[in-house]
Amino acid sequence: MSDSDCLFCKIANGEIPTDFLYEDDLVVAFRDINPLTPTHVLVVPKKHYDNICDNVPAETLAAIAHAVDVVTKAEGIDKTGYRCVTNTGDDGGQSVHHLHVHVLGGRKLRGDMGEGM
Ligand code: DGP
Repeated sequence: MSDSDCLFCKIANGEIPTDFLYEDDLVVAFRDINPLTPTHVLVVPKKHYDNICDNVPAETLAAIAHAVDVVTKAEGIDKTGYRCVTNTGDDGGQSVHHLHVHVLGGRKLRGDMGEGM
């Protein structure tokens, strides 16, 4: 998929107006349109990578981790706990093929990694 066809490229570059909870030079964070938990935020690099193994630079991975830190503190879930998930490929349940990390929290999550969190 080219960047021009990519939904998260359009959100990250402002083509599709979206409220960002966090933004820096490398990443944005915004609420998932279909939240599974009270806090369900997506952390998305501005540059297009298909998934976590698409030669993502270390500084972008660090920026993602920093965004998770900022967002979870702002949401008040940094102490209670949360889950970060990056679905990869069809069997992994990835529907948007632009790297993104789901940040899920605000309630007790199931201990397993099955559907429904
Ligand atoms: P995944 O299935 O792991 O690729 O996650 C994609 C997520 O993106 C899914 O939870 C729903 C969310 N999503 C899809 N379209 C939009 C959108 O237009 N806006 C927002 N905020 N989230 C979206």
